[in-house]
Amino acid sequence: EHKFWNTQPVPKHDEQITDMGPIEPSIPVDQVSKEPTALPKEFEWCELDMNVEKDAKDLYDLLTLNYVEDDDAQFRFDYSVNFLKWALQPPNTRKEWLTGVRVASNKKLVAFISAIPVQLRTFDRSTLMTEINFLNVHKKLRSKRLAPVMIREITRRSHIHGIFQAVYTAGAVLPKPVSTCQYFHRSLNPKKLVECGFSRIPRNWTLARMIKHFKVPEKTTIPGFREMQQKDVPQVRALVNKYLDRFDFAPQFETDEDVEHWILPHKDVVWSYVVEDPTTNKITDVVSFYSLPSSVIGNPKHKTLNAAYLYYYATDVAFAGGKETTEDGAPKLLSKRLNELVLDALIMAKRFGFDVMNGLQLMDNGLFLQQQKFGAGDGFLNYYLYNWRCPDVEDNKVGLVML
Ligand code: YNC
Ligand code: MG
Repeated sequence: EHKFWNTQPVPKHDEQITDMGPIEPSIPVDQVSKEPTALPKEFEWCELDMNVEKDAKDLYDLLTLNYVEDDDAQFRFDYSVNFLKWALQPPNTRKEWLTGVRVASNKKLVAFISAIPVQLRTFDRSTLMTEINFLNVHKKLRSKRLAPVMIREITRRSHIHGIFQAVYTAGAVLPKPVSTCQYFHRSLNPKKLVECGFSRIPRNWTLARMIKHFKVPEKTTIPGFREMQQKDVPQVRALVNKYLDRFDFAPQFETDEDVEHWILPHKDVVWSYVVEDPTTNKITDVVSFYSLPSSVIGNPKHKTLNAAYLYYYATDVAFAGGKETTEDGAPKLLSKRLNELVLDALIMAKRFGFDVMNGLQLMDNGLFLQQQKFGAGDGFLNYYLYNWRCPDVEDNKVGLVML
C-alpha cells in the first residue's frame, strides 16, 4: 500500500505527532536536480502561461472534463477561465510552477499540477511553502502512476526556489491528514437543487415548504455593509491577519498586494463585502465568497450548478473581549455578529444568481452553519503538509481556505 507515498517525507497513518519541524533537511539549492523528472517517452513537460489564451483554454478544457467529481459522478468542478487566471497568478508566483504534460506528437494537454507561494503558520511557526492544487490526469491515462511523476516534478520545482515544505488538500485519504473538515451546503435555489439531484425534499415536506424555508431577505441587514473597495485593502489586511491569528493553521497576508489579489472583488470570481462604521470610517468586518460552478453530469434540464463557496471573513467583535457565552458555550457576541455577516453574504449570493453556498466546518463556521440553514454534506476535505511534522489541528482551528 502507498508505494509512492511511503517514499515521501510525510507522516505514517498511525503516527502521533507532538513536535513541529521538517521531516527531512533542506537541500542546498545548487544541489537540486536540474533534470526534469523522467516521463514516458510519448509525453513532454510544458509550462502554462495563463496570460496566453490558448494555454488558459487548454487548462480549462482539461479540468472541465477530467477534474474532481463527487463519489456518484453526478457533478464535476467547472472552474472558469477567469477563476483559473486569478487562482494561478498571485503575487510572487513562478512561471514554471504551472506544470503541464502534453502528448509529444500532437501537444494535447493531458496532465497538470500547480504550485503557488503561501506563508503558512502552523501553531507558532511560520513557513514559506508552496500550495499545491489542480493535480489532474486525463481520464484515459489514469492508474498508470503518472500522478507520482507530477508530484515529484512539482517538488523539484519547489526545491529549485528554496521551498521544501508544501500544503495541499484532497478528498482522498493519504498519509496523513493534519485536519479533516466536513462540507456544508446552504440551499439558495431549492427547486433547482432538487431537479439536479443535489438535494432531496425532506420527508413530509413539499417543495413549496422547502422554498419558503430557504428564502432569504431581499436587502442586507447590517448598517454600513458594502462592497469592498481598493481603499479598504490596508484595513482589511490588518483585520484578516489579526482574525487568522486565532487559528492554529492559517495563512498570513504579508503585503497589501496579497490582499488586493486574494480578497478585493474580482468580477465573476470573488465577491467581498466590508462593514464600515459610519462614525469612525473604520472597517469592522469583512466577508467574501468565490464562484465555483459544477457541471451537472447527464441531467436533461440543467448543465451547471452555480455554487458560491464561503471564503475569508473577519470581524473585530472577535477581539472585543466579551466573554459571555451562549448555552452551548459559544461566544455570544461573535456568534451573533457572524450570523448577521453570513446572512448578508447569503443575500448577496442569492442576488447574484447562486444556487447554493458551500462551506467547510473550519474557522468559526461552527458558530453559524446550523443557524444559517447549512446542512452537512457527505464530502470531507483533508488538509496535508509535505515535509513538515505538525500535531493534529482541530477543524475549528483551521484558518486556511483553499480553492
Ligand atoms: C491526490 N489527490 O495514493 P500511493 S487534490 C495526492 N493527492 O499513490 P496514479 C494522490 N496523491 O498511494 P491516477 C491523489 N490521488 O500508491 C491519488 N494519489 O502511494 C496517489 N483525479 O497514481 C495515490 N485531483 O497516477 C497513489 O493515479 C498514486 O491516475 C497513484 O492519478 C491521480 O490537487 C489523480 O481528484 C488524482 O486526476 C491525478 O485520479 C487522478 O488516479 C485525477 O496511478 C481527478 O497517486 C481529479 C482529482 C486531485 C485534487 C490536489 C492536491 C494534490 C496534492 C499532491 C501532493 C503534493 C505534495 C507536495 C508537493 C510539493 C512538495 C514541496 C516542497
Ligand atoms: Mg496515471
